[in-house]
Amino acid sequence: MNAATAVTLSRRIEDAEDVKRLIIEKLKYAVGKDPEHSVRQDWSAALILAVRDQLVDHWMASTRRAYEQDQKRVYYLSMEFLIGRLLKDTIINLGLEAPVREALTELGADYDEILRSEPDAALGNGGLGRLAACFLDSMSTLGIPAHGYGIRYENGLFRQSIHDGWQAEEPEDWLVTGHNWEFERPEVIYNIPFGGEVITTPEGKAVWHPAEVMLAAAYDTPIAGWRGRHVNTLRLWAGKPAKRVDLDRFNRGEYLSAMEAAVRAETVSRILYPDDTTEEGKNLRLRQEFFFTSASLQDLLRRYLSSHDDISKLPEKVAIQLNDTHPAIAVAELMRLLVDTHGLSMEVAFQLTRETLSYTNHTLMPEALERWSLQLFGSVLPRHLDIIRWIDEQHLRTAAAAKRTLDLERVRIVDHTNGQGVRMGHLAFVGSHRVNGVSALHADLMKQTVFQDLDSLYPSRILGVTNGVTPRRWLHSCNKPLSDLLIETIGEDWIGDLEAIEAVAPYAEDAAFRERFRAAKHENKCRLVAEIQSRVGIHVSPDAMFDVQIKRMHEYKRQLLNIMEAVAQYFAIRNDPAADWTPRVKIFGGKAAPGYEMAKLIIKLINDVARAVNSDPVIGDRLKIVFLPNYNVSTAERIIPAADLSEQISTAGMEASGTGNMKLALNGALTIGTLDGANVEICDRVGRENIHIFGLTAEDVANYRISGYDSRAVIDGNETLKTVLDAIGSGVFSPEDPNRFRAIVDRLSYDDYFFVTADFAAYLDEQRKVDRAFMDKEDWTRRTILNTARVGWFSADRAIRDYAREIWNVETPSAKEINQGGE
Ligand code: Z2T
Repeated sequence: MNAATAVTLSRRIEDAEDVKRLIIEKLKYAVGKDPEHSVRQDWSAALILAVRDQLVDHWMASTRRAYEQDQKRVYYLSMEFLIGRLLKDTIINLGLEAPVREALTELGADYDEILRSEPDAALGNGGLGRLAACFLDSMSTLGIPAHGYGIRYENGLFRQSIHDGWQAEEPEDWLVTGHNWEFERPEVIYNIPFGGEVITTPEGKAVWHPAEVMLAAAYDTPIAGWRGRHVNTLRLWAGKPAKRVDLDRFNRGEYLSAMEAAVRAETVSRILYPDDTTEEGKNLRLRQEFFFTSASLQDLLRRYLSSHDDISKLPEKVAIQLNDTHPAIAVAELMRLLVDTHGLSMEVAFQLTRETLSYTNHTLMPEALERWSLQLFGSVLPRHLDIIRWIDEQHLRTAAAAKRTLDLERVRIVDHTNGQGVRMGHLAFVGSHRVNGVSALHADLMKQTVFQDLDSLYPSRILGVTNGVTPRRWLHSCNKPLSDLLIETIGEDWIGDLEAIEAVAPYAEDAAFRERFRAAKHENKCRLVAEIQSRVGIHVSPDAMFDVQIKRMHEYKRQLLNIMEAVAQYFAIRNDPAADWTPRVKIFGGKAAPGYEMAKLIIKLINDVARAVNSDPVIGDRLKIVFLPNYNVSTAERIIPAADLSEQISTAGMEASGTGNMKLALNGALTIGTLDGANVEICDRVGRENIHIFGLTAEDVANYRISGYDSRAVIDGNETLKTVLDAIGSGVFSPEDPNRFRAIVDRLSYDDYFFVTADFAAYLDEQRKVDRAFMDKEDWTRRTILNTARVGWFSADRAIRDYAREIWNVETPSAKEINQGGE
């Protein structure tokens, strides 16, 4: 220990007095503001800096422990981390909520208002990015030495606004107010080469001469888990130019072109591509992927080599998880670094690469499988193309030697048929020792469909690791009324060990408990009622059923089916207003990719139907439709606790897992859903009688795709469906533009790829059963309690234990050790 580390410094918070002192100190000496003249932004910055201080000692201790005990490290490479706000969850994880609240009140500031002023870091599109964020929380909770590696996008996912029912997009400037959680690491900088050519020396060594070299600069955010004992790092890379201005050009008066290289370098981390599941074969996207993957691999190799001298032991000390194919270039880049920089043979490098890497697949949709044209790939990453061709040769030899008859063209990484291109899914598969799907059904379908041939060549490489969600954010922190009730009833073990929530199951039979469970839900609903009123000006009743569909707008998720059911219900109520209707509020939230015209049209349809229904005096509280704009992590945290019904109605076989389904069930909503993704496993756990399943199975859908499906006949045979489509198609909801929704109706009539018409009748039937079930208050509450009690397995902690055991080969403490504390 040197003299500097021997100095004892403490800014530890024990009570409200400490909080006050530290906040004032931050306000003055870090933010530079007189408390007298501080605005909300300043208080927020000061509080974040004060809380961040609390993480530092644990952070450094965690790093030191990993180093001293030479622990195996996990690196989670993800193009997206949808972290949302950090302040509230960090305060709660550290157990500091009471003193912080008290201190701020005494300082005359509003705690809740300060929490709301933190920008929502939307560095992701949806489920994939949020999963990465939940996994960071769990890896810290379980004390796994881990780094998340990603991109520090200046602009995260666009902000959505609704104008006259249409989606409009504005850039999300989350960094303008400063990201107070992060530490800039100016000394951690790597060269990232692009383009140029590969020249083979007389000795036969390949040397890459890139056309251009830019820099990746590190920014670190500490991530604490439950109880804050272990703190991991989220390291995000920003693009920087090798030189900021070209002085020669500048002096010649060419001011703009003097900055050109700088602008190009910074562009790589400027903006998150807003396409959920579909890929665009764009040059910038490929550069983004290589940029962050290369920086991350260089960084982790440097860290490994700083305390190990035998590079051949890399897989014993390092596990790298590829979150989808976005970082799949890691296969070739790790080989390049091992061969070109560290002098290993291709054979040895490939073996180490495969033992170190593993790959998570998140979708089977063909349009999502990344593929780069050889032309583009070769021009940006010529050396990698050579390496991939080498891997492909090895792989082809394995395939040719296999007994099975295989179409060799189909298993190649480099597609030589008409399409031509590098198949990134194949590359990730061949370069990994484990490949996982994100639910049991999804892993099965991987083996039966896209990865069938590869599975036969490399049997037992594919496994399923069902997704999970962090119970800290998605119950304890976002749903205080329910969390308090649970803690009072069964203690707080469930926060660090969600399967312990099962202990609440017997209380489903206790009428007094049911009353309190309902009261908690009611409180959350009242809060959402106020938000709906203030944001979209619609009055809804907290006694109505809150029927929620919140997720990215996508045809396969079938928001269209949901709004068609609303139209059917609207007509039914109009026909017989006096009947005994179960009052409902249908709540939608979700963004459409800016170029996805059909998804944007469906948003408009929802809003047009909402306008008609909400203003119809005959309907009243029996049906209300709300589209909440700009759905993001923070709005999810307010909607989910208030939901009664969770819509998980994707075309069977298309939703890889879903994670909103888990969050909603955990918060006491019943699911109406298809047997898709993790719904299947949710059904198994909550019990068939406590979930509303309807519609085609994945097998049915696969059969129809072969035999053909005639939606016209189905429409003609269903009077309600016909009426609904005629109304939508003839402009009943868009009298100012009667043909507005013609494209939707045509699509369903002639090419119903997502089987909306096929599932329509079954969906309506099930919704009417939901109506009746909701009327029986006691039984409904009983079933919702059983949902909360029985979904503990869907904790991200369980998912991370599965990865640790079956993929990474790292130790994790038992749940008991987590709850008892200790290091
Ligand atoms: C995404 O959020 C998901 C899959 C993707 O495939 C891309 C994105 Cl941005 C490339 C989702 C799945 O649709 C969802 O079913 C799953 O729960 C989630 O990833 C996490 O695995």
